[in-house]
Amino acid sequence: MRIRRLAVAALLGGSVIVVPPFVGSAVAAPAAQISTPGEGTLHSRAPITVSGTATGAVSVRVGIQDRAGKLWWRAGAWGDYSAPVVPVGPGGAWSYTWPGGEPGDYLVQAVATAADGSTDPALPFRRFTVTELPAAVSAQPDAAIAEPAKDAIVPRGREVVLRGLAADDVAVTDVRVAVRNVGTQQWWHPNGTWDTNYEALQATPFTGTGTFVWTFRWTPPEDGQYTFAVKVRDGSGGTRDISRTFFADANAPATTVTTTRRAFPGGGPVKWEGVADDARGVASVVVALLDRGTGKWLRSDGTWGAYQRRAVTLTGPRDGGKASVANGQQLFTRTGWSFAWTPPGPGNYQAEFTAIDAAGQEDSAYPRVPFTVGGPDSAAFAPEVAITAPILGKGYGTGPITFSGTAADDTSVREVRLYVISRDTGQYWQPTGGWGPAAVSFRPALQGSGWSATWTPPSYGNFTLRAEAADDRGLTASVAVPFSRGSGAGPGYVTLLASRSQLGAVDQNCQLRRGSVPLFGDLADDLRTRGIPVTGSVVVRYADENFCDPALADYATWPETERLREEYGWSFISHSANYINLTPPAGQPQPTPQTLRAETCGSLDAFAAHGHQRAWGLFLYPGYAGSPPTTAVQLDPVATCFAYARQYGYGVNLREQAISPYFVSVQGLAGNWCNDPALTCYHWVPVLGTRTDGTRYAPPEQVAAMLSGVPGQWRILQIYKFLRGKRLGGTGTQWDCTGDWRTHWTSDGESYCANDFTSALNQARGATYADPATVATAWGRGSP
Ligand SMILES: [Ca+2]
Ligand SMILES: [Ca+2]
Repeated sequence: MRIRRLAVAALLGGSVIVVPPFVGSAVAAPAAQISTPGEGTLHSRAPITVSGTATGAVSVRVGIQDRAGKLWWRAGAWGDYSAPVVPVGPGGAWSYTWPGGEPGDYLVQAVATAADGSTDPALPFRRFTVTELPAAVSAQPDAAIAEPAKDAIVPRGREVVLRGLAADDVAVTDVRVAVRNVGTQQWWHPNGTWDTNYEALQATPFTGTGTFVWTFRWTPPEDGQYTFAVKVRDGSGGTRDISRTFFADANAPATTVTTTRRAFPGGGPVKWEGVADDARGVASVVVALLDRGTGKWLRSDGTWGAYQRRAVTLTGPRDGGKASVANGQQLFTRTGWSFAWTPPGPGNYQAEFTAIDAAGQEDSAYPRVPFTVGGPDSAAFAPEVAITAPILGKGYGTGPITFSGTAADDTSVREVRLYVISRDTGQYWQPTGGWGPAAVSFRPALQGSGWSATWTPPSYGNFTLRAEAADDRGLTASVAVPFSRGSGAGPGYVTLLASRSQLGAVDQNCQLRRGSVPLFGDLADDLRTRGIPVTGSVVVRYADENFCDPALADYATWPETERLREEYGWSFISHSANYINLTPPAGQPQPTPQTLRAETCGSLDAFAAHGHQRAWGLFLYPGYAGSPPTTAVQLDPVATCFAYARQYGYGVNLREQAISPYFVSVQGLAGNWCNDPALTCYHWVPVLGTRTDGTRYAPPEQVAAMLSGVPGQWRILQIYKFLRGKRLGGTGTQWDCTGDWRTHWTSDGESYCANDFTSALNQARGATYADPATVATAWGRGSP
């Protein structure tokens, strides 16, 4: 399973993704050729003409893909495959003017389409790069560097191609490049020596009119940090200086195996751990497994044969190791790693672990660890147990509930025990009937590695199912999942709560990042098409001041909230007046009664002034890290003017329990660490670091369960920002929303992958989407 997933990841990591939108069946297939841009060409940030010819076609679809993030260009946003259609003119010529994008590497793909809808099966493409020329200052020449990328890491002794643009209003007369060793501060000379005398060599070409591409080639002789210092001149003495710094790596990484054990019992996994070091960064660690009895190596398809390697899991920085991104990869100067493999049987084996650095250099020591695997030892491995139903967050109406799961062991599972605990009372369900303090289990039916049971809740409530498996040696393992049952009365309400009504993830200039799903023109439109009204929360000050947090998100202004209400059917609730902590920890200054009232009930005036009359339905306490809202503040003043107030939890509310002090449970749609243990993101994620608690990327089926209506329940799911594609490195939010959802992660808990949210919406059933005021009215709480 792990190998298959790696193979998929490798395919997605390729530079070309060919997406045929549809394939026809015409006998003479239409065909297109791309004339411009040329393969590998460099362009400034300006409209780019894509042109070519086509035969047997009436139109051509022109798709432009960002090669790093794997997103396709659409007017206003980047996302899933999309391509403008242009007509094929007389003589077969076609042309499309792309408005241009931010600096980066792109691919253009042309799809010729015939009158009968059939398409070109060949799908020609061209790769090109966009770089940004700085704003021209009067008649000064202009220049920009496209490659190498800033802080790129290259192997010592391999030629580096420096490539850039130059432009002038008249003509560029000279482009020269000097090479400096940043460490020694010395300049390079063509005879191979270094000293403090500046010497610059001409690029090719070094003169030109308009905007032209120049190159310079140089091979770093030693390990070090280097700068290309570029000087561009025009005929009137104007100059422009630009530079690019990069690293040459002469030192191979080092691999250390910390697991000292060399003999393992059979029947379960052999586990290896270690560290890997490289001054510039370890990119990967690979392992090759040898059966010393047969002399054959383990292959990725599970057979034995010729030498082959597989990746082990990097677990992230260790002992102060630094994380960085270069060459499009995540790197660590010192990283932990782990590898688990279940041998097919007893035998003599050998594992060869090899670290590989950012420059592609391998640890030449190739640490080889011989080990033996004996017969099964039933005491060696505890069983593994999992619950497949209910899934977390699942809600039920009246009637029996089916529990199911799996249990496995290296030798044998002796029994599976189930417990149901009431989260409302802390008591255990007693198989003889009723509830009690004693932890009494009941047994499910076993079939193979599966188990199942049915249980009928005696009444509504919130419960936890715990499953415990024991093996023949008495070793045990357990797992638990919460679920809820409503009273079965009334609709199954769901509130989709857009926290702080975020317009999208932004960069340092408060512009939407590529891959961030915009609220307008995308998210709000999709939800309106689905007939889902959304409840947005608003911090009064943010809406008043047109507030944008360049590290996180842009927030809706009052006019935008009014547009969302009028055109999209949204309603809005209060997230406080000024976003100050209303319940600071004991010992810190506490807000006065006047402040509490102004921040809570007082905020309603601003909503009324903008026509939002339903803000009384729910109050959201501002961020209160470590000091949740108190019942005292909730009863005075919040509950005197709001029907309910938010507490974080499973997001499930039962009608019978929505009573004083009127807290309701809200669940946030979390990103964070991924779900595939074979990947680094399971252990470590940029910005977030090492996983230390239970927060993990929410599986789409859990989100679908949250969005499914259950009579007598009100489920509140809080959403923030949605992302597409992948972004690694730089400042602000990073993410990977490509491939299988188990590999998805985001570097903040306030973002989630758009494709998984769509999948959850598609799976969800039976919800009556409503705002809190609607539920408060229906449930008899009314407007306080
Ligand atoms: Ca190295
Ligand atoms: Ca066992």
